[in-house]
Amino acid sequence: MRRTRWWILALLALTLLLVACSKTAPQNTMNPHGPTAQTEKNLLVLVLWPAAAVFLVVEGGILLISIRLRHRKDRDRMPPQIHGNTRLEIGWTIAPAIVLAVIMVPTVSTIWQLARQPADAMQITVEGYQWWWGFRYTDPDMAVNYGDHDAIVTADVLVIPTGRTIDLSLTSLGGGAHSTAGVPDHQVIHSFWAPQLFGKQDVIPGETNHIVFSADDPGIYSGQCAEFCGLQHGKMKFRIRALDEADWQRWVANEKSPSVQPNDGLAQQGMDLFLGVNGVGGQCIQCHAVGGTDAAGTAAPNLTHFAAATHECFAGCDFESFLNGNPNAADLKAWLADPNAVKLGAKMPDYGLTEQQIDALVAYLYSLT
Ligand code: HEC
Ligand SMILES: [Cu+2]
Repeated sequence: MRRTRWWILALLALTLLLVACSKTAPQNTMNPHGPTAQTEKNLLVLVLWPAAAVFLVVEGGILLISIRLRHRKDRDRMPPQIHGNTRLEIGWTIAPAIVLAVIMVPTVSTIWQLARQPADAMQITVEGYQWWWGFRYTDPDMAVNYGDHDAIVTADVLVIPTGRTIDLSLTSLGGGAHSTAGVPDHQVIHSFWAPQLFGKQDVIPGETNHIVFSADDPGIYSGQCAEFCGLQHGKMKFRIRALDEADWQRWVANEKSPSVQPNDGLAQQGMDLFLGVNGVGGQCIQCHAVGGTDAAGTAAPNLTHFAAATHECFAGCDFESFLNGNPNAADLKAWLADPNAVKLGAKMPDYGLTEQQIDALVAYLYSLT
C-alpha cells in the first residue's frame, strides 16, 4: 500500500516535470517577443537566482536538521535541549532584509520604467466585457472614413504594427447591456495578459490602467483574461496579431472602410434578416454594429469586418473563424443556433432561428471581409 502511494506521487511529479518541457507553449513568459516582456523576464530571472539560493539554504537546512537530529530507536534519553542563539537569530533577520533591499532597487526602477507612457505611443482602448474583449483605436488617424468618423472597433483579435509603441487603456464595460441610467451592467474586474508581450494588468471598473508595449516580430501572440470574472472567465481569450508595415497599412485601409455590400442572394437575405428590413428578424442590431449599415449596437462585438482574415476567432476566441482558410461555418451555425449551448452564460440570446435563416446569416457574416 505504502509502495503504491509513492509510485503514484513519483508519477505525478514526473508528469508535472514533462509538461514543463512542452515546445508548443504560446503563453510562455520565458519566451518574450517585445521589450516590455523582455524587461519583465529580466527582472524575474534576476530575482529567481537569489530566491533559488535562499530556498536551497532554508529547505536544505530543515532537511539536514530533521535527518541528523531525528529520534533513533536505541536512544532512550532526550538530546540536550538548547534555547535560542542570539547571533544566529540576528543574522537571519538581517540577511533577508539586505536581500530584499538589494532586490528592491531593480524592482522599483523596472516598475517606473514600465509605467512610462511615451507621448507618441499609439492609443488603443481595451474593453473587457463578459466574456470577450473589444478594441477601440482612438488615435485621430484611425477614424473610419464613413458616417460620423468613429474609431475603428474590433473584437477578439488585437491587430498592431510591429515595432510601434502601443499604449493600452484598460476599461471594464460589463456584460454589454446597459441600465436605463446608461450604466453598464455586470462590471467586474478582468485582467489583460499576453505573456509573450506583457505581464498581467488588472482591468478595473471605473478606472483606467495602462499597458505600454510593442512587438518585435510579426506573428500571433495568445492571451487571456487572468482574473476570475464569472462563468466563462476561462474562455475569455484573445490574440494579438502583429503585422509588418505593409500588411498593417492594408489592414488599416480595410478597417476604415464600411462593410462590403453582399452580392450573392443568400448573403443579401442574411443582411435583410440582420437589419430586419422586411419586418423579419432585426434583433441583431440591438447589440451589434456593422459599419455602413443601420446596425449601430455597442453591446456586442463589432461585426463590420467579421470575416477579415485577421479576425481569426470569435466569441472570446473560443471558436476559430476559419479552418484551413475556409469559413468555419459549422461553429458559427452552432453559435447562432443557440449561443448558450456552446458557451454557457453568453450574453447573446437564442432567437429560435430556422436553419434557412442561420444559413443566410452565416453567408452574410462571411461576406463581411
Ligand atoms: C442582446 C444582445 C445581442 C443580440 C441581440 C445579438 N447578439 Fe450576437 N453577440 C452578443 C454578445 C454579447 C456576443 C459575445 C459573446 C461572448 O463572446 O461571450 C455576441 C457574439 C456574436 C458573434 C461573434 C462575434 C465576434 O466577433 O466574436 C456573432 C457572429 C454574432 N454575435 C451574431 C449575431 C447575430 C447574427 C444576431 C442576430 C440574430 C445577434 N448576434 C444578436 C450579443 C448579442
Ligand atoms: Cu475576464
